[in-house]
Amino acid sequence: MELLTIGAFARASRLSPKALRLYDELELLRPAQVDPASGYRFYHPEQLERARLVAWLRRLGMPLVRIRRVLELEPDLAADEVAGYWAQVMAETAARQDLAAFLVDHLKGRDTTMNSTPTALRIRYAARSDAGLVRARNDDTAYAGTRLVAVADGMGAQGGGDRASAAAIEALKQLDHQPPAGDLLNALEEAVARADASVAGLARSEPELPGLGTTLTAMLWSGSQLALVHIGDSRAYLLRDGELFQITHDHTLVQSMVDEGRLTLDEAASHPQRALLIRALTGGGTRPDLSLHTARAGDRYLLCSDGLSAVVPGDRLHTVLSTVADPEQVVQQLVELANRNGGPDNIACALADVTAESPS
Ligand SMILES: [Mn+2]
Repeated sequence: MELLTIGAFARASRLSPKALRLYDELELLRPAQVDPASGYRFYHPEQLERARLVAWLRRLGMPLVRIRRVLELEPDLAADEVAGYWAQVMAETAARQDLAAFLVDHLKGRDTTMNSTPTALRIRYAARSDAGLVRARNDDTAYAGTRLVAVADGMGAQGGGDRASAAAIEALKQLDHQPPAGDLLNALEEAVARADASVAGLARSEPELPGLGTTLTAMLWSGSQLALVHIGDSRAYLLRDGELFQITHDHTLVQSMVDEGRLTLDEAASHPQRALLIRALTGGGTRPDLSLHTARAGDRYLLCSDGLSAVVPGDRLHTVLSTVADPEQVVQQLVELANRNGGPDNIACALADVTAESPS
């Protein structure tokens, strides 16, 4: 059979030459022959089916890494892979639908649990940090108080991560003792700048400890408002109306690859570089994510380091958070769960239950 030029093959497969060149670069569909002098690509007519399959899978929204896997499988197994992918898309879409509903309520300031008289809110809280079963030192710090909950996961090539995470949280603590006079987000942003300066000061005074830094995820309450600050791969979750939402976005290399469609969530979870941070508090003035939320009586917030979220699956977190009432017991059980799953990393958890203040 005669080879087709890229133009003829593009017409026959109803793909553009540009798409075909991309598939070649991505090694999804290699031309049968490339002219060494001109660089022109030639395709075999039998490659049409593979080209169409790639195009269909792209239209389905399947990430490239997964398309490559489908192409390597026998038709029966490829069919299973496509079905599995679609089931996952549907599950993720359902979760996003819940999140969208939550965000619509949140942005409209709608609060179904409140009546016309505003209720003062308070928090019940607990925090716990544990070295885990493998690490000799605990570089994580957890804090919970009447207005502030925070976790930080410190790092340092030669140690000192524990001091970096402690210094960052220490810089935030004064917000707990003294309610911010002005804007909640500004107050938190300034506190994070102080935390960053503390890490910078520590790095200056301890030149033998290179690579000092820390993640920081913290929440500050005032009335029914709460401000959330986040940098790194520690996380904040919200349990509301029985649903669990992750309300922070990991600042990791693998999460950015997931966002770009180059990795699936499953692949990210087992990726060898999954712990590689693209943002952290390192004393260099990096800007954190800041957001303002409306808290409701009944909300339960969990902050945790990756030593919990990387080893305890979301459905287990959900179970503990929705079945154990006492905050102290929740953080204790979560630490135990992480350790039962090997405890490969330090663990930090901080929990806050929002309650309506009882009139006295
Ligand atoms: Mn960690």
